Amino acid sequence: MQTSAIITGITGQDGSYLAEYLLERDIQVYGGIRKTSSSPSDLARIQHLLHDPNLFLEHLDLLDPLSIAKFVSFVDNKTHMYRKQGFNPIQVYNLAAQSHVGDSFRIPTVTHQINAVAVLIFLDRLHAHFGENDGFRFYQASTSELYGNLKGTGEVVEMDEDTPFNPASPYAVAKAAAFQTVKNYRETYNIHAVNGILFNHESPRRGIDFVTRKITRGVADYALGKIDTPIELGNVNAKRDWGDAREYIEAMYVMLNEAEGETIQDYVVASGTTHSVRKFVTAAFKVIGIQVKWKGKGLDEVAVDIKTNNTLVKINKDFHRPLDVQALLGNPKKIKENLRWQPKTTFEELVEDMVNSDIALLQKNGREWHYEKKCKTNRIAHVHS
Ligand code: NAP
Ligand code: G4F
Repeated sequence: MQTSAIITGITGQDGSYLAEYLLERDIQVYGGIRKTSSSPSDLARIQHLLHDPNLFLEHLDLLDPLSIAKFVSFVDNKTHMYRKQGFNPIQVYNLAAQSHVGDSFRIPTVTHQINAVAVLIFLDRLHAHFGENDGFRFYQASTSELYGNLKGTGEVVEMDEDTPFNPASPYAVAKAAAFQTVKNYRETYNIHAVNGILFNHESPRRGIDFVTRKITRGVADYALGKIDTPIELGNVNAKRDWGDAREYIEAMYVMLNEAEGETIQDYVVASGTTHSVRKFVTAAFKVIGIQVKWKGKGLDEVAVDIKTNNTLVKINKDFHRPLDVQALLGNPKKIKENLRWQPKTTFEELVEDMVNSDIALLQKNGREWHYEKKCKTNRIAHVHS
C-alpha cells in the first residue's frame, strides 16, 4: 500500500534530512516550498533529491491561509485515487517555522503567524480533507525553548515531558501556542497528533546564523587561512543540549509510525548532555589542532590561541538577546522506553563532523552544502507553478 507524507519546511535542515529518510523508504513526499525573490525557495539542501519520482514540490507559504488551503487540496487531489483503494494515513511533518530565536525579537508578529496561527489553520484544513478514519497523522516541530529559564538555584536541571513551560522569547511563546493547539486536536478529534519537544540538533546543514555552524564555519575559515578576523559571538555562557539532526528526524518518524494507543504522546528528544557555547568553541578549534585559552570578562572576554596568542573569538553585544535561555538539558527517557529511540552521536563527534564538513566545503570553494549525489537535471522535480 502506498504511503504518503507531507513535509513543510522541506528546504530546511531537518526537512531535507527527513525527505531523504522517507524517500529511501519509498514513501511519496509532498514538500512545501515558498515564493521568495530568488523564486522559488533556496533548494540547495534538497538539490540532490529533485530527480526522485516520489518527490512532489508545491508552493506553500504559511503566512497565507489560502496558500495552506490550496496546498492541502493539492495533496488531496494527488492522493485521491489510491486513497479510495485503501491507504496508510498521510504522515504530516510540520517543520516549517521562523526558527531563529534571536530574530523572533525583531519580527515577533511574523514569527507568531508562522509558528502559531498557521499551525491551527493547517490542522483545520487537514482535518477537513483527511479527518475521517485515521486519514492523517501529524508531527509538530516543538522545542526545548518552551522551558525557558527554570526558577530555582541556578543549577542545570534535567527537563522532561512533565517540566513546566516558561517561554522566554516570541519564538517560544508562539511554539507554546502551537503545542497546545496540537494537544487540543489530539484530545478533541482523537487524531494521532504529537509534539516532538526537540532540544537543539545540529549538522553540516545547519543554517549559518545558528551558533554551532557560525563557529564551525569560522574555524574552517581560520584553518584554511581564508579569514583571520575573530569570530564574533554573544552569550558564550549559554548551555545547550546539542544532538545530531540526522538522528532526530528518525525520532520524528517513530513518533508517527511506532506510537500507538497509549504511546501516542508528546516526547522529549535530547542527547541528555549539556555544554556551553564557550565549550563548543574550544572543542571546534581542537579539531584543527588549536588549543584555546579564554581571557577577560563580559564584553571584554576573548578566546586566544595558546601558541600564537591570536584572538580567535571576541564578544559582540549585538549578538546578545534581550532575554536568553541560559541552560537546556533534556531527559529522553520516555521516548527510549516507549519507542526505542535513543541518541548515539557524542558532542565531540558532532563538533568534529561539522568542522571537517565546513573545511571540505571551503576546499571545494563552496560557501554552502555539498552532496553525495548530483542532480541529473536542472529542473525542479514536479514543481507545480
Ligand atoms: P530551518 O533550517 O530554519 O528550516 C525552516 C524551514 O521553514 C525552511 O524550509 C523555511 O523555508 C521554512 N519556512 C519558513 N517560513 C516559512 C513560511 N512562511 N512558509 C513556509 N515555509 C516556511 O529549521 P530546522 O532547524 O530545520 O528546524 C525545523 C523545525 O524544528 C522548525 O520548526 C524549528 O522551529 C524546530 N526546531 C528546531 C530545532 C533545532 O535545533 N534545529 C530544535 C527544536 C525545534 P525557506 O527555505 O524558504 O526559508
Ligand atoms: O544556535 P542558537 O541560535 O539556537 P537556539 O536559540 O538555542 O535555538 C535553536 O534551538 C531551539 C531548541 O532549543 C530551536 F527551537 C530553535 O529553532 C533553534 O534551532 O543559539 C544557541 C545559544 C543561545 O543561547 C544564543 O544566545 O547560543 C547563543 N549565542 C551566542 N552567540 C549565539 C551567538 N547564537 C547565535 N545564533 N549567534 C551568535 O553569535
